[in-house]
Amino acid sequence: MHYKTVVSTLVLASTLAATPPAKADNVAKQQINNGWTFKQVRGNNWYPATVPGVVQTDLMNNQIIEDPFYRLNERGIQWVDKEDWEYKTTLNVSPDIFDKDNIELDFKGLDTYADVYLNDSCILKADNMFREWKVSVKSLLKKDGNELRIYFHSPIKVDLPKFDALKFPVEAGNDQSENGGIFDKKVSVFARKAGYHYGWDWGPRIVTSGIWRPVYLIGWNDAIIDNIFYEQTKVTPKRADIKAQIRFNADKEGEATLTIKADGVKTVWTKKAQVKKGTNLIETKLTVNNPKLWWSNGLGEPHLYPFTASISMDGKVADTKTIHLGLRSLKVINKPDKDGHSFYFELNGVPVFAKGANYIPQDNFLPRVTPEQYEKTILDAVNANMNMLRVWGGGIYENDLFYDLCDKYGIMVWQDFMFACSIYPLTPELEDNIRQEAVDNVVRLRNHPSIAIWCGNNEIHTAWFNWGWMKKFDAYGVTEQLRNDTKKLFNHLLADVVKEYDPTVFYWPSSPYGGNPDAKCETGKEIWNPDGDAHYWGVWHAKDSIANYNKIKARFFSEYGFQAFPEYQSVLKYAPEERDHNIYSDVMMAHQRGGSHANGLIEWYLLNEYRKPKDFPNFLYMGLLLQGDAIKTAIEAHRRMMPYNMGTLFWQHNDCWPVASWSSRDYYGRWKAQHYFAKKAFNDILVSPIAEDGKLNVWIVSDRLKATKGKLDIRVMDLKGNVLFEKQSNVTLPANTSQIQFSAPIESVLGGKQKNEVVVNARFIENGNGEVVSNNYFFTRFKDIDFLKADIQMTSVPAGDGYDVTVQSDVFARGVFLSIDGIDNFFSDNYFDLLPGEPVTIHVTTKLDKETFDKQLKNESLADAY
Ligand code: BMA
Repeated sequence: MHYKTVVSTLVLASTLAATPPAKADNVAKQQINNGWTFKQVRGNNWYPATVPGVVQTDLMNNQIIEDPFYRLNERGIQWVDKEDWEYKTTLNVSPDIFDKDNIELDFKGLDTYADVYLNDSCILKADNMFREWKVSVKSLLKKDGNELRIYFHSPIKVDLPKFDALKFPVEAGNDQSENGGIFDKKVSVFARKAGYHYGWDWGPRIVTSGIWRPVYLIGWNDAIIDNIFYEQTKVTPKRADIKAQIRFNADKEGEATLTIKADGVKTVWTKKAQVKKGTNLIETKLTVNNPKLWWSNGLGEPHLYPFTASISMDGKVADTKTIHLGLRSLKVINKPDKDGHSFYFELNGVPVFAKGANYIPQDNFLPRVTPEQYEKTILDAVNANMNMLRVWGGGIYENDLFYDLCDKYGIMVWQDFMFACSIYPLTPELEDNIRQEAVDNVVRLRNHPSIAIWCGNNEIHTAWFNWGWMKKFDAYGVTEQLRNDTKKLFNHLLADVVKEYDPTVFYWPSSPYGGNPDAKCETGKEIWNPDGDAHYWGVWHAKDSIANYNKIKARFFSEYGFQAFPEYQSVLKYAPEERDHNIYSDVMMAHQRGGSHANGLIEWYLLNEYRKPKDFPNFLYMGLLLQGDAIKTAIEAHRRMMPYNMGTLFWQHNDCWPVASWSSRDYYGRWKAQHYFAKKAFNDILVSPIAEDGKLNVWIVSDRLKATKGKLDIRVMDLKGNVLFEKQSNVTLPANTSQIQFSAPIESVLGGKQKNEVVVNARFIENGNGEVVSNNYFFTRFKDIDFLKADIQMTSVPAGDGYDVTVQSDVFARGVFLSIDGIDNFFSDNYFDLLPGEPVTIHVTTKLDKETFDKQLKNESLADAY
């Protein structure tokens, strides 16, 4: 089997992320990341601090607290969020800034309640981690020895009085206030701060404070560009029409010239305008003929044009800004049809089946996530054949780099606003703060071609209708008030911001949602949502059988998921002691935030589908296989349902710490079985055999934009490899379709064997390039199959950054798992099936020498695990 892999080109990515503007001496910038110290306000000692950073990582770096991700350490650091903290540095202003007429401090992000002092003048009181703050400071600055000091109020202490003043209980089911020692006081709903900091059902409770994004000092003369918006009003293969809006500040009146050029486009656009002192806006229309369009991963090249805009005054360039623009038309088609309402993404006129996952923040300590980790996270989506990630509403509006990488690699972004699973009682101040937060982020992100949809929140609509919220507040007489707050926020305020600042992108009030703010969207019957997107949690939370994924329909699955622990080598990193190695041990339970309910579900499903694992490492291995099989079942079912259903985003792409969760890759970036299985299930051509109504049907789904021809080869064999049935046929796969390409009564393919004695192998071999897409199917549950002990032979040869390992088995081997010690290695495929006598070659990336590698390399298959 051959799958393409995209490798890191980080040099390019970081260039992309931090494209320096063409030199304009009128603007100078200095990052304030040196000389910072911090202290507990009640204490006396100042310690060195890292900026950007947060107080918990600074405490760790100074050996004051221990790594909270290790064993039970999270419990010992809960005091930190009840304290106030102070950060300071001495600021010497570089001469090219000091001489400028205008100087401002630009705080890209402060977490969260922060009073900022410059030379003892309070210049800012910040109260929203998601906002950017700019302050003019020219009059306060000396050349050298300025003191910049930031006082962070405990977010818990600031918000407790707001909680105590409420006459009704708030809803914030995931806020682990009790772990934080504040009983049921769920204060997370008052802070405009990442929801998951307060805990989630996959995350610890670590409420951070700090200068979490960079701080800059910026000096300028004449004019400075504040913001550019390239609104793509109409894009076709023939022409792209763009309305460019350049907002800039000028410190004098006069004539300004705007110049825009783009690499690869012949036209240079210029426009002159009279400007006034203060904020100015110049608008101009741009047309690009025969544009190279931006395509999502799998459909074509995500082409980016660097557009450079300059503002000149008095014949001199004042400021310049380059933005990488992907020209595309990207819509959500949510229109009435015979079944309800469609819900699909249309890219450059083509309906695109969305394949991907939900994304959460990559760490509890956001500033320490490296550019390399960002790129790996996105590449792990690209290399699993995804074309969409959903930035989920309980985390953050991500860093620019995240979207730069999505632009570059063709990953469409479903962008939630940062609200999840909670009631947010509105006050006029909070409303205003939220509006400003929405404007800041929509404006910051709207030029990214990857932004495909803005969504108001995660699960707040469904919570009102399906989680009993309608009744809950009656006793306090506030149901109507809270309903109104919810609708005001998600059906009006945020919708209006998107309409005003990013009018070509679709806004959807909640996920899931069906289009009507006053109606339930998810029915809980076989059709989960006929009008919009669905979160199908029947499998997992409600114990529906895994096979139910084949039945439940929706127009778009934006969530569903299945938990597994990380692999054994990863568990050893956070739970290294022998006594930890039981899923109910204190340490394993602290790293399972779904509690014993979730562990119980893993065990229940495992014993339903498989036999009893013989020990702890094999419990982990089988649990991973179980998760992989469940999500493979779901993805294949969702793709077979095309075009009724047009998207499948599993929960979840990643973890923020080491934990048992629904993630497909663990905190250390290790691929779980699920990620390997998802990669195959997301392949642009999918062969999907399934038993339906007494028949073996083989569906083939093609996401290609052109018809494809090839051979379909179906074999049914026993576990020793005796072929009981074989059928080869020439098939044509029409573009962008899902079709049954083979169908026969099950009895007719068994060759006299029982259903639990055979495996179905279906392969599509493409004409021309000979590319093979292969898939296996079993008629019964795995626990009903007597898998044979496999004799698996492995031979390795040095290749590139590791070894190519050829693996072969005498009998059918289910879920072959290869491993070496530690986690600094990568297997190009794992947990794969081996057909008897048919070798497979895997590439292993590792630094081990050949002798050590061969000695360490182990394998096992399902028959060895129980
Ligand atoms: C969905 C998500 C998250 C949650 C996950 C697992 O509802 O939106 O809130 O972590 O399910 O329960």
